[in-house]
Amino acid sequence: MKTNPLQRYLRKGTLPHFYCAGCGAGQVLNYFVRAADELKLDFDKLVGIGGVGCTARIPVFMDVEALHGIHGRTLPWATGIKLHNRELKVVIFAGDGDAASIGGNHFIHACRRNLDVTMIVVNNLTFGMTGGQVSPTTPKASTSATTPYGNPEAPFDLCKVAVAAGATFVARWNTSRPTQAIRAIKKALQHRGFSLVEMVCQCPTQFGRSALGSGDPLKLMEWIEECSVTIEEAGKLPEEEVSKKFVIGNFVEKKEPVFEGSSVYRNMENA
Ligand SMILES: Cc1ncc(C[n+]2csc(CCOP(=O)(O)OP(=O)(O)O)c2C)c(N)n1
Repeated sequence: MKTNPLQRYLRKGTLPHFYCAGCGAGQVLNYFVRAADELKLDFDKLVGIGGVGCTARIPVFMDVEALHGIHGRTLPWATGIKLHNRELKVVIFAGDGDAASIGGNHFIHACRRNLDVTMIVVNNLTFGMTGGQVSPTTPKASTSATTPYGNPEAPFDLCKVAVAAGATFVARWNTSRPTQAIRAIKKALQHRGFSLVEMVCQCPTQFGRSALGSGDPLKLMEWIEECSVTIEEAGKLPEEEVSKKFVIGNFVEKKEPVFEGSSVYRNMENA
């Protein structure tokens, strides 16, 4: 048996992958496969869903049933698949544009319903695949393909939105923290209910070059790490300062009834 989980779980025909050198989406794929391997997740019962975008390709590279289709519509598919067969583990990979912009409405309602799926959002702070347009998570004042004079809007905090909407597992980490990221992905996969893991990650081709003047993945990872504070550190800083940071950590982990489609919400006790 192959000992490297990447060799074991990746779909041979789709390699080499199409990611730019140093893309954080490739790291998230790596972390996910390692988390799945540590849990001995049955890949025959795993469905991977991506909308459209760089992130959305992640499930295509895994040896699972994969759906790759419409930008922003991953959650309607996930709902249908999960309600049709509760035995399946459904995992969504979405970009920040996919999850927070075109798919934002589906996102808040999936959180509110506590749909039993895992959503991994690769937040590269831009619409990567289409050329680096401003996205709902682009930091204020950042230059992008569509904000040459700087983004005038305040970004969405997707984790706060998820918590407010009722998601029952919510975490944010970044690509330079593999251990914590893998641990959070494992928790999300074991969680019953809507689980979100947001991964702040570098995009050397778009966000890096336009907003930070560098396409060097390491420099970009360093910048993200410098801008990251843990929940504990954030608690000691003034709110004004925290609002400019990526707060990382596991924010919420709780048990609530999950959405199972009929008019009956099952309780955790009798599920
Ligand atoms: C319905 C629809 N609207 C818009 C597009 C064009 N489109 C394709 S990928 C993409 C951006 C993807 O950005 P994001 O979701 O942040 O993912 P990333 O590529 O950055 O991983 C857009 C707008 C599309 N394919 N379908």
